[in-house]
Amino acid sequence: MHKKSWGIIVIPVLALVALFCFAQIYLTAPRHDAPDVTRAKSTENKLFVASIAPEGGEPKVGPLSSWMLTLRLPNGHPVRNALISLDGGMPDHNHGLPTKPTVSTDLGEGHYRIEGLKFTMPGVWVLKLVISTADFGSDEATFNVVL
Ligand SMILES: [Cu+2]
Repeated sequence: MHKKSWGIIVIPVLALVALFCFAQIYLTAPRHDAPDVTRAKSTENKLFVASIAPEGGEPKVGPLSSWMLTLRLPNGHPVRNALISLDGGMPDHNHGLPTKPTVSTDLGEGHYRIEGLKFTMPGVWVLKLVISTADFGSDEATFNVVL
């Protein structure tokens, strides 16, 4: 009887200590939310829908890569004659892009080619597009590319 009542106290106390330890580990662990790696999204102000697709397979660390950018209005119509600039880098490493990629003029049907992108190391790369049009205004879109 005496032994049994001792266990009634010790077991919950041990359980609480264990819970506390797990909570400490969990709450103090550095948190990295997984980056959004979707390649088709509405631009910041919802003026356009932008999608990017690598040409010639998934990008690799090292070689130059080119991407096809497709711009549409929310109603699905292609965005013609947009002027697009691209900037980016690795926020986690505080550096920009190692090259100066170019974005072509309208290739038709809202397609634009991004050329000269180079990923020099594995990690999370951010690509920020600034899109300007005479007819529909300007907007921006940010993509994450993880290598
Ligand atoms: Cu880096």
